[in-house]
Amino acid sequence: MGVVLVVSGVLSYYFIASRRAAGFVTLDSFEGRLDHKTVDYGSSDNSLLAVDAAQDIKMCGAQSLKLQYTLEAGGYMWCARGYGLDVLNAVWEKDFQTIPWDQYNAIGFQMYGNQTGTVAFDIKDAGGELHRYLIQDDFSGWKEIVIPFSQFKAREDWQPQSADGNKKLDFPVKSFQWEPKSVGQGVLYFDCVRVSRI
Ligand SMILES: [Ca+2]
Repeated sequence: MGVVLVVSGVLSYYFIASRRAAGFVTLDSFEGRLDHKTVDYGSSDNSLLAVDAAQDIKMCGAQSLKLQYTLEAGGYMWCARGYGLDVLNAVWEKDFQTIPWDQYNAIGFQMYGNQTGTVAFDIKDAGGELHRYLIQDDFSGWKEIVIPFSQFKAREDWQPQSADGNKKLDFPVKSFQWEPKSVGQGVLYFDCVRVSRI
């Protein structure tokens, strides 16, 4: 009986390990040129957002995505990558159409925080609707953020005119974006955006 238990424990260990090995797909790691031709970003007139590649602080590949911003009260900004955006070359390194979305239940990324407060992370779904999750940047340095799809809520404050408005997360997801929400100046870095099964 003792032997049987040991063997079954080993088998389930290998089963879990092999599932984990194939447990994610990297959508984007922000390699290559990062500017207005390859990143869809901007801000309201009263605020500032600069986007750049950072080679000194990174987690996947040779560089990360760096956001340097000043957010004034009443202002807003966005920094997006993916498909169907105004910037046609802001696409991920992985084609969204080749991802088996039904095999994954979470999206995540590496975030280099700086105690900047609240940062929104949105995903835009197949119906053009934005779904939001709020991150609390109460840390310094790299942290892996993993968000189950079930934790996203359709944005109530704003949606693109083309959004279907069904308040349901429809796959495939076609883009993502970050938006610092706390007034003030900040620097953030992002890398290694992945979908995963958790
Ligand atoms: Ca990278």
